[in-house]
Amino acid sequence: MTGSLDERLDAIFEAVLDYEDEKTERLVREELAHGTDLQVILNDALISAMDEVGDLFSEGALFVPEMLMAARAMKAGLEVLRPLLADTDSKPVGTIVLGTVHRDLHDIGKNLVGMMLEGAGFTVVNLGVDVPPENFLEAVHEHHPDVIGMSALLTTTMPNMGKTIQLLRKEGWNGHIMIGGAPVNQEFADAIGADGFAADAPGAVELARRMIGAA
Ligand code: B12
Repeated sequence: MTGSLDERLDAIFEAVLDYEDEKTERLVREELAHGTDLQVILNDALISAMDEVGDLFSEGALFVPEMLMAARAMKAGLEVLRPLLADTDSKPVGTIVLGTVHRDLHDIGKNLVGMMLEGAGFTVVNLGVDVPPENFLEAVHEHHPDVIGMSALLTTTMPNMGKTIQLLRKEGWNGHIMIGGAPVNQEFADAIGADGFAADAPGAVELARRMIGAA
């Protein structure tokens, strides 16, 4: 596709909103070939499209099936970026267990965080979505992580972060815990005893580095 950068980013944005997986994938590939910074593609096209979908959902202009189709298109675009985000020769700097908390099925943001952590040299164990506290504990015993990262996108599932922290601490695990997700903030992190919060994937990398003293 030709045209100005803005027009091309807009076309990616529209492809996600039109639920077009293949087109999204193709346009992201073409944009990379133009030499556009991948953070620009991520933030100004893919993530902003998901924000628009969220707004349209809030307004009642689209529903869950459409939200799911848009998510699929977003993921197709993200897959193109994955090798670049995870492209690293550096030695493993630490292990991070990542999961979306119990009863929450949102995983795009968490997976993006995972890709960027891998890109920064971390070994990432991704537990997936709807992860009950006991499964985080099990993963601690199995993988001995330096950091646990939890994601929640629903106000109704945020308390499950606190429950998970309580269980981990009760069982004596004293590693670092970071949390994130659109409704989460530093105040909430402090309230539930998390060691840190980051608002986006680059912030998560910075935080994880600081936590293990590799910053
Ligand atoms: C896509 C989507 C879905 C998809 C999810 C598909 C998938 N595989 O992820 C589907 C269709 C399944 C879905 C379902 C529902 N959803 Co929904 N969904 C969204 C939407 C549009 C986009 C989310 C997204 O991917 N954003 C893009 C990513 C990149 O951003 P992010 O997740 O915030 O992640 C970034 C940061 O938060 C941070 N981060 C994320 N995780 C972590 C973890 C750590 C450790 C750190 C440090 C940082 C970090 O870094 C990420 C990268 O920058 C949002 C709207 C929105 N704008 O958030 C609504 C939204 C989250 N959904 C909402 C709702 C209501 C629902 C449903 C309840 C709808 C229903 N009636 O059934 C269900 C719940 C299902 C469940 N049990 O989880 C509401 C939540 C309202 C609230 N405050 O609770 C939102 C806000 C929409 C809205 N405006 O109303 N949804």
